[in-house]
Amino acid sequence: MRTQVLIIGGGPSGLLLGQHLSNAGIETIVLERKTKDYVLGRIRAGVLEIGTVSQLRDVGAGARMDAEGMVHDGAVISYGDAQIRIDFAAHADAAVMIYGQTEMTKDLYDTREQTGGAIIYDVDGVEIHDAKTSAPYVTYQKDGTEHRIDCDYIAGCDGFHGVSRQTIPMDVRKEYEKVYPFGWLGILSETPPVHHELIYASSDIGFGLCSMRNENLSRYYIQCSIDDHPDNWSDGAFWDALKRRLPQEHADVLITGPSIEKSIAPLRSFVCEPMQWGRLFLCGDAAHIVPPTGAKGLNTAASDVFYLADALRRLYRDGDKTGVETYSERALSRVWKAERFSWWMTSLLHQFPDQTGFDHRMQQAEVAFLQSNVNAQKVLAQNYVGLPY
Ligand code: FAS
Ligand code: PHB
Repeated sequence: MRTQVLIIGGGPSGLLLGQHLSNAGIETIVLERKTKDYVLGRIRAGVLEIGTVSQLRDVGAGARMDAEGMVHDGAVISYGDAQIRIDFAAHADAAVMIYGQTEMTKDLYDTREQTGGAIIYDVDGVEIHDAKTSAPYVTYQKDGTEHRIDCDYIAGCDGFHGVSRQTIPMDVRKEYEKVYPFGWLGILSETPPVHHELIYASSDIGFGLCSMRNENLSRYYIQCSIDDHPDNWSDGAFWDALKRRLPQEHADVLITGPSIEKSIAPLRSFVCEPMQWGRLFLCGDAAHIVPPTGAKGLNTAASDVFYLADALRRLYRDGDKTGVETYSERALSRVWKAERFSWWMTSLLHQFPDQTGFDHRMQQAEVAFLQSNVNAQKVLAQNYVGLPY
């Protein structure tokens, strides 16, 4: 087999890139390790930046998002009973879209199938060959048979545990990492959200987040210890812990119910430089990870895709190589700003096991400054809705 751009990974990065390129008449094949149902069974992000929303509309996969998504022009940061509403409209002249990553990925799958895009599921042993030459290729196994796909370029959209980043030699790539000493225990419940906007709640006993998927499907998180396990938490214990992290007015009206999903996500900041090696380009979690506190994981994957799709369109249409030659530099410039914001939000809102009394006072001073300074709120709003591409 042969194609122009071989995409490894059928998550949001791979599918969004694939749709951009297919719509531009560039041949692509997506290789996905799992089944479609498995990919769509993962509960992940919930907040889409303006840039991600625009891209979904541009590739023709935004109709259900526009019909079912919820536009939010603010969010609440709380500390104990003190609340600060961050007004996205006033400070950033923008809003975010509340629409689950699962739904976005489903829409991208549907669009790719409707437009005849090739996806090969259930592949094993994907290997990247000759990425530093003008004739790269990929091999993989499926149904016990070895296959080969020759291509012009390879997009590594295979997430943090994929094969693409590992293909870049250790003496070429430099990795930056920070592992946080806690995790997020998340649940999904078929209950109405406690508030019409998200609440990022900090308290002396830890962080809590109130999010949602629709008017009767809520997504809640609490900070938990790094070695915790979902089985350690009954629903009742989760709800009690969340209420103790919320301002009293919200804790009093929180509608609880049985969890239909319960999982723990570890928190880390991670960046691999460079994000390209020869004709291999990394996108999304294959290249970087953020703690979900700033809702930047999925959205930074989307900005990588924007830059790579733009570069490959210019190359195939005009023979202009500048985009593919500067992709890593261009993508990393925005990646590091998202890393900074996600680290700042995480440092501000969580209780760190080893923090000192001074650290705690610094957090309280940061919150007090945010509460009293409109420019501080403007900076948070502009980062949250998404910095320009
Ligand atoms: P993904 O990991 O989503 O997709 C990679 C795809 O590649 C997968 O389908 C995988 O099966 C496939 N793959 C892997 N190796 C392969 C191989 N060798 N061959 C073929 N295919 C291969 N972000 C937020 O903004 N907010 C959140 O609340 C949030 N919560 C998260 C919770 C968890 C548990 C995790 C893991 C991540 C969370 N994220 C969150 C971040 C997440 O949304 C990612 O940023 C997003 O999925 C990135 O998309 P991709 O880059 O496509 O990577
Ligand atoms: C979610 O709804 O899953 C969500 C929202 C905002 C975040 C993280 C997760 O910062």
